[in-house]
Amino acid sequence: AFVENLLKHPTFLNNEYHTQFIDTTPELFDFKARRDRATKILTYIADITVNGHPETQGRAKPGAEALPPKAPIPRTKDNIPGTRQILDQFGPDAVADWMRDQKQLLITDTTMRDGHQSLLATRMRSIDMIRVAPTYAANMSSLFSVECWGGATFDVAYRFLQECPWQRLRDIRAKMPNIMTQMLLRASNGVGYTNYPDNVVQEFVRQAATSGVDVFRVFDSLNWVENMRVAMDAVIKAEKVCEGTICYTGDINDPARAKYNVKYYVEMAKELEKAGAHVLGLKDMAGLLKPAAATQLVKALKEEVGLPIHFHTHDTSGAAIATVLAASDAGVDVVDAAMDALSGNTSQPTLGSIVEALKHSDRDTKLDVSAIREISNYWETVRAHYAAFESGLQAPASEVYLHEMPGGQFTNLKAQARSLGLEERWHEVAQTYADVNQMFGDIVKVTPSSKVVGDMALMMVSQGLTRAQVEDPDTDVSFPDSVIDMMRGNLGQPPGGFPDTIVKKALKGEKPNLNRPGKSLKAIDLDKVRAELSEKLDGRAFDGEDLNGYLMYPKVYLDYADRHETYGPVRTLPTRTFFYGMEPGEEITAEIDPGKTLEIRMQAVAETNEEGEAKVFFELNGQPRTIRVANRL
Ligand code: BTN
Ligand code: 3PY
Ligand code: ZN
Repeated sequence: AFVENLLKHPTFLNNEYHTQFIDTTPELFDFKARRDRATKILTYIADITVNGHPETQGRAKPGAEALPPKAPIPRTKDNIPGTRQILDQFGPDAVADWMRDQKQLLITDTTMRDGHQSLLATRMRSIDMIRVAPTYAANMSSLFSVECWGGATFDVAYRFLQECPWQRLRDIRAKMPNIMTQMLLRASNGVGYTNYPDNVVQEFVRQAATSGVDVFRVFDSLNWVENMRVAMDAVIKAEKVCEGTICYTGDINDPARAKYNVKYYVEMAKELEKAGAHVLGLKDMAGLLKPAAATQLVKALKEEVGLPIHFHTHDTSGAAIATVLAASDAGVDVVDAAMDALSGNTSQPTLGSIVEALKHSDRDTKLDVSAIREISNYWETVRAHYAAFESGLQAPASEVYLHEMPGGQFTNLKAQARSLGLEERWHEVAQTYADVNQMFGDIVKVTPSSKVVGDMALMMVSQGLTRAQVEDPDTDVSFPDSVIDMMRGNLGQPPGGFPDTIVKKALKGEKPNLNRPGKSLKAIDLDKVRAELSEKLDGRAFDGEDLNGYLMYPKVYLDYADRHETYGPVRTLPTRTFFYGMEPGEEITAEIDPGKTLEIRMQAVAETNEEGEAKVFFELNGQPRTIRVANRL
């Protein structure tokens, strides 16, 4: 670092230095500001080794079976062209036409997004995905798409994994160039929990398309098509596949839930078709669509709407494979599934089992079951490293038809309930969640509306409030902020609107906004935001991806950027090292740039001195290095 500083010093560069230059120029010794990336990474490892990772403390540890994951060897050298080539060469309408022409059931693999979002609290790191992407490209080239981006993965990457979600996307894209990538986009809520100004949504979609998303599944958390147009138009403009999506709730055959009948879904599908969707998404985020209902609904949608249909469900009830097979028989074009090792329960149904079930039928997927098993074995090894994030959910349960919680929310809400000391009262929380849904007028529950229902349910159970009490004008209730926000109309309007009783009570007479929220949100001045970000980053460089991260999550992004300054590219560390640090004598490698690999050996940790500092001894590419870190334990 000293020589580096010296070589860059203006005095030195101007040939004006003299023998005392070094002694009279203290900034040459200013190493901290320009510590190299290797030192930053060693600092991270030292810190985690001494103090542990805050997220894994007190949680289950990976067992002995958790060896470093090895990706199966690609079976071909040159990738067989896939859906990505159809999109790139002929555009999104051609993708839709191609889908209509296929006899086989097409499959989207959700392992890298919804699979771990639903089973491992969204904590899967990029390195575990990127490593296997070439195997997907070679061995699974006839997949329709790989869902690997969006939903909750965006902020979790910055917030908890200390990595850039955009880089994950670019890296997967580069290593899997023949299969379409897919993301989940919450329409005007972007990948956040609140409605963003239209130009922020447009800018986000533009950037996502540029960085590598091919298929955008666009949904609205209240099924309000009006609130989906800005996002859908932006996808269409970017010439990517726009999957306009219906969220399925209730039960089309239950007279008590008549609001969400076949007619309702068909009308919504027609609106999405008119809005320019290339594909119709049918998103059953809680796994409520029953097999016979799937037969009916898919047939009706096929008859009345010309779009290919892409079905998504969760296996929370244990019945999802029956529904998938019924949808397949009824002519659905694509279904979502997760690789076996990350499937089932609140995740997607089991990919290998769907493929086996359809073998030798006229909807045979033509996917290679031995290739699937190999990749699933890889995911099994990966999963073992995330033991700390397992939910402990023991079995599927029909209770999902009562509470209707989305797969991605279920274990999250359970953990929240636990942290509030309501763990033994979980079934009460589930019942209250259902009561809140009715009190809010029977709404679609999916991020962010599902979070609002969850907040309300937890508040009611912890304060011992019933629905009748909440609705009683004479009982004082202090509503969670998210509920007040939703009743104001800030997430839009559900079919039929929110009931007057609850709106009046939550807003204390204030008038709700019944228009599309984006209509009254002022456009963000992007140049101004760029200037503001530059100042907050102390002049450090940033690009369009960073800007979009900041627009979605200002504080989360800045905290990430600050930690990145301190710890460097920790995304390149093996997952065990990232969460647990290193053992004396252990050796790892980290590829910080293509071809630039750090070989890191941890030798020992010295006892903590009187200043509370621990010294950690490493060998970095064979050279001894000592790092001091504060022992905070
Ligand atoms: C978090 O902040 O919870 C997630 C990211 C981890 C940040 C690193 S871990 C080492 C150091 N110690 C902390 O408490 N945070 C940083
Ligand atoms: C998300 O928005 O993250 C979801 O998975 C909704 O189902
Ligand atoms: Zn889902």
